[in-house]
Amino acid sequence: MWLNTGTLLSLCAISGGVVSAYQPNYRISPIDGSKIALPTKEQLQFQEKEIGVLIHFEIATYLSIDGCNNVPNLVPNPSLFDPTLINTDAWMDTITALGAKYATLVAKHNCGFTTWPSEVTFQDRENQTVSYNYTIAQSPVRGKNVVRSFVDSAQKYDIGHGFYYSVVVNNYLNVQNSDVRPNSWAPGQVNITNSTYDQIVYDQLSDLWKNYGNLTEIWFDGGYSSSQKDKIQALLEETQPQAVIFNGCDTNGTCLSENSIRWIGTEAGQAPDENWSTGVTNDGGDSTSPYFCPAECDTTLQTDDRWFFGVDQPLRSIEEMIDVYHQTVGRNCLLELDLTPDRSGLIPASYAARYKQLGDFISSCYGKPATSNAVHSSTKNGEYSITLDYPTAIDRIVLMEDQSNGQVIRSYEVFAKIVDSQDANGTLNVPFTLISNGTSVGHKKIDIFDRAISTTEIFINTTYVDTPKWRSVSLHLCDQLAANGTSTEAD
Ligand SMILES: *[C@@H]1O[C@H](CO)[C@@H](O)[C@H](O)[C@H]1NC(C)=O
Ligand SMILES: *[C@@H]1O[C@H](CO)[C@@H](O)[C@H](O)[C@H]1NC(C)=O
Ligand SMILES: *[C@@H]1O[C@H](CO)[C@@H](O)[C@H](O)[C@H]1NC(C)=O
Ligand SMILES: *[C@@H]1O[C@H](CO)[C@@H](O)[C@H](O)[C@H]1NC(C)=O
Ligand SMILES: *[C@@H]1O[C@H](CO)[C@@H](O)[C@H](O)[C@H]1NC(C)=O
Ligand SMILES: *[C@@H]1O[C@H](CO)[C@@H](O)[C@H](O)[C@H]1NC(C)=O
Ligand SMILES: *[C@@H]1O[C@H](CO)[C@@H](O)[C@H](O)[C@H]1NC(C)=O
Ligand SMILES: *[C@@H]1O[C@H](CO)[C@@H](O)[C@H](O)[C@H]1NC(C)=O
Ligand SMILES: *[C@@H]1O[C@H](CO)[C@@H](O)[C@H](O)[C@H]1NC(C)=O
Ligand SMILES: *[C@@H]1O[C@H](CO)[C@@H](O)[C@H](O)[C@H]1NC(C)=O
Ligand SMILES: CC(=O)N[C@H]1CO[C@H](CO)[C@@H](O)[C@@H]1O
Repeated sequence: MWLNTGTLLSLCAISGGVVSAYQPNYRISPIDGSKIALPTKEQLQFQEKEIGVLIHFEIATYLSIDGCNNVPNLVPNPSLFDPTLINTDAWMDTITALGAKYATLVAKHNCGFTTWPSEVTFQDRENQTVSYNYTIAQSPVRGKNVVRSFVDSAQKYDIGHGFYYSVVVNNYLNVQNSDVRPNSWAPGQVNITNSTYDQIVYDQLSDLWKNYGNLTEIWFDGGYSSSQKDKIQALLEETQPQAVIFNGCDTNGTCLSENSIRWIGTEAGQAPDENWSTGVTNDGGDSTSPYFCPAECDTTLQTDDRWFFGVDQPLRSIEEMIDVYHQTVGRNCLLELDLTPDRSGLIPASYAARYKQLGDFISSCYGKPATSNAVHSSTKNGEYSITLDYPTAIDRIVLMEDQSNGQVIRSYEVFAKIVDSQDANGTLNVPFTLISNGTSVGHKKIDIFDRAISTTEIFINTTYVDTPKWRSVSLHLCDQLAANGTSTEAD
């Protein structure tokens, strides 16, 4: 993670030649004639995963600063990269304990170092053929391939795998903003032309995309340049058409793939309360957009927006991480949490414990509903009701919309018959009280009430652009669990 948004670059491709622009796929509302963006099956499968990790581990792990970002002459010596204990299965144990379903590995960040032994060769400005010799093969752990072992471990643990490869910065090649800087070479940098740079990017992406299986997610941090776009899009169509592409659309709706997802616009781990599965801008999206393009909320476990392992960097508290979960997954945003192996190549024990604490909270709170005694019925016109045969305490509701024919709910209100649990009078004549409301539901919306209530009946109504299909509605009681989880260390 470094510079998420593609909007800073001139991304727009006047589409010339080999690839064609993706047109948005939508249907027309039978109710008000508005556009209802339609998802691909890959986008829906991806939203289903809810939580993933973004693994920051390469030569910058050995720096005091958080990567080579904005230090264009810095080319850390490859002898620094020495993860003597690296164990990618252990990474997967942590990913599994968190409950994450996909993992995207930084295969190359802005220093230019590759954690696989890239064998790309190219011509320098003197027309000498040289090797891309800034890789794990030039480090003390030569012979290893972090990308390969990561992929093998992910497959073994049934975690979807993907790659981050920054195409716009490469200090080793003296590239910033996709351009080879014409002057000021530093020791360790090689001297190439702009077109050679685009070819190296293409060759390295080809290597990553052709030799490591089907990717779940591909990350373009900072987007891609207009001179790279068409070749990258063609390669994507040829090798990884099923992958979901982060930053896949520019804000004007020029998309690399129909399986695009967008950035939520912050690295804080917080989506706007109103967050649609549709739209191409880096924010809460737009219910009227013809583009289905769900948002991803990437954030760190370490404080201060620190993505690479920081010696003595504090971690965010479990309370804060639970809030992050509710403000991302609970607001229809994919949560992609940074995972930072340390300099030995392992996840530090305190980090692993915090990920597990969060995973344990999520499964204990949301793993099963508070109501085993419920009769659910969805009636016509997007209404939904839950009847309980005795008063039951709840403090939150989880709403899920079936988006296979588009996201159609535009607003909802949740009402409850609130009763005193000791009240023998039962449910007679108890009025419905509004307990929560909102706009976007999408894949998932979690509403937490101000206080726990005891209820015998829940009723939901909606406004919509086509009759909604509820995927599920469930009631939970978690306050006690949350409080207990915060006071003890995970074991
Ligand atoms: C996007 O569209 C706006 C106006 O519609 C235009 O000014 C801008 O240059 C476009 N951006 C790109 C990257 O093409
Ligand atoms: C390198 O090759 C190109 C194309 O063949 C040529 O234009 C250029 O002059 C050569 N550069 C040097 C330094 O020989
Ligand atoms: C990489 O190759 C260049 C020339 O091709 C050479 O100057 C440099 O020393 C090499 N670096 C390493 C780490 O092997
Ligand atoms: C690469 O392209 C940029 C933008 O056109 C230009 O400013 C830069 O000088 C070029 N770099 C080289 C090494 O030619
Ligand atoms: C890089 O190549 C250009 C063009 O051949 C040359 O002018 C420049 O001096 C070279 N820089 C270095 C550091 O080799
Ligand atoms: C990989 O994805 C392609 C579509 O891009 C699909 O045809 C193929 O079955 C997938 N392979 C595996 C092993 O999932
Ligand atoms: C039960 O209902 C009666 C009649 O409506 C009411 O007077 C009484 O206060 C209720 N009891 C409780 C505990 O709410
Ligand atoms: C929820 O209800 C409150 C109180 O009636 C209202 O002010 C607010 O606008 C509603 N919010 C949504 C998203 O409908
Ligand atoms: C839900 O029903 C109430 C009562 O009929 C009505 O006031 C409200 O506008 C409805 N809300 C929605 C979102 O349909
Ligand atoms: C939470 O802790 C309180 C006080 O120690 C205890 O009474 C309660 O049963 C605990 N709840 C759960 C769900 O473990
Ligand atoms: C409630 C909220 O934050 N809504 C935001 C949703 O995203 C749009 C941008 O598309 C913002 O304008 C809203 O403020």
